[in-house]
Amino acid sequence: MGQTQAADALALYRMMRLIRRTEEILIAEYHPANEMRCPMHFCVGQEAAPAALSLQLRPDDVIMSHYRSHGYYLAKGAPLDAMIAEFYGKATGSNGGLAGSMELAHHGFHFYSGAIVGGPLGLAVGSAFAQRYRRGGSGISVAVFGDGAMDEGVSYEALNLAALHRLPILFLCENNRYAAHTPAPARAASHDLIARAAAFGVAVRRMPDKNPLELAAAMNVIVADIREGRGPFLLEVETYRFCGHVGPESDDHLDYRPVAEVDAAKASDPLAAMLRLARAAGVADAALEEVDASCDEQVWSAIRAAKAAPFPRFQDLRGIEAANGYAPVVRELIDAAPTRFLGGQAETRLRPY
Ligand SMILES: Cc1ncc(C[n+]2csc(CCOP(=O)(O)OP(=O)(O)O)c2C)c(N)n1
Ligand SMILES: [Mg+2]
Repeated sequence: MGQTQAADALALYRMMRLIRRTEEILIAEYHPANEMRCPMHFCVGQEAAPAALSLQLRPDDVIMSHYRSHGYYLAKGAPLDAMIAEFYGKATGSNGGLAGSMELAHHGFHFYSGAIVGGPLGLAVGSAFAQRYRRGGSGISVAVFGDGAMDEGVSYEALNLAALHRLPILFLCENNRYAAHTPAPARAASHDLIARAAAFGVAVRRMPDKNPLELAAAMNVIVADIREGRGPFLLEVETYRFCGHVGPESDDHLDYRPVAEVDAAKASDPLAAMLRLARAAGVADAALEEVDASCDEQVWSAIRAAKAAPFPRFQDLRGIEAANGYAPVVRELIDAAPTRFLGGQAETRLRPY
């Protein structure tokens, strides 16, 4: 196999491993110290799609992500330190400590996420319109969402408008077979998600995440087509969440998915597959071991820095807003905040959950 294959394999392994270890270490750290002050949706098991995407993106591309977003933040090249500081609610976080995991964003890296299921599709339509009509260039928008977003009406409006205007959007659907704890058969009679998008005139493909190299190669062609103006594309990636839906605990005791199904998914772990592929592509064991050590060190160093960083100061909060276009009523509330909401009140004091 060629050098490019080995370089891609190493880059994919590095990104998947960084995402996996970030999540595993944060899960282990969440409860004992109780210092992360936000609900979190971890993505253990779902690392292949963000890693494959990371090889395709340029700085001026935009990601609008669902709430299971940590892998996509890292895939966009945004700094790990600022993400972890954000989870600890610190001023050095990518959102000054105010957003936490649920609304994680990094404005400088054009990465945004949010709790509204289906939101990323609508937002990507707006962002892609702006890329085409205002900025020019070949930037694309990526909407990342779960299979649950295909239950929301906004998704179909977004697919229709994207196809009609041939917008430069990659719709990346992570199908992990559950919307939170609700399995697909309990939500719809028809499960062919890509057929729904194709009905609007969007180009489509469905792929498993078991071979990240093949996934990245497919995305490479898809993204090049989108950049060249061939219109939007919906890629459905079949994946599986190893961890609980929300929070650090496993939620398998809720009996919403068979234990055998979880075990089978873990037995065909895409990260383990990526390790085998990297070796087969000629990546040296020493290089892979260096990646393992460096990922852990990066995460621990980010945690240490986050713990040492200050909380945001109440009087500084008005300076960090990204948008200047607030409605008058919002402006009024913000301006009144320092006098109406007193940081010293018992109700406003930070406490563990
Ligand atoms: C507009 C909207 N409706 C409903 C919800 C409630 N809700 C929270 S999680 C969830 C399921 C999302 O499933 P999916 O998109 O597949 O993401 P996954 O958790 O599987 O990664 C829903 C419906 C919401 N957050 N937003
Ligand atoms: Mg899902």
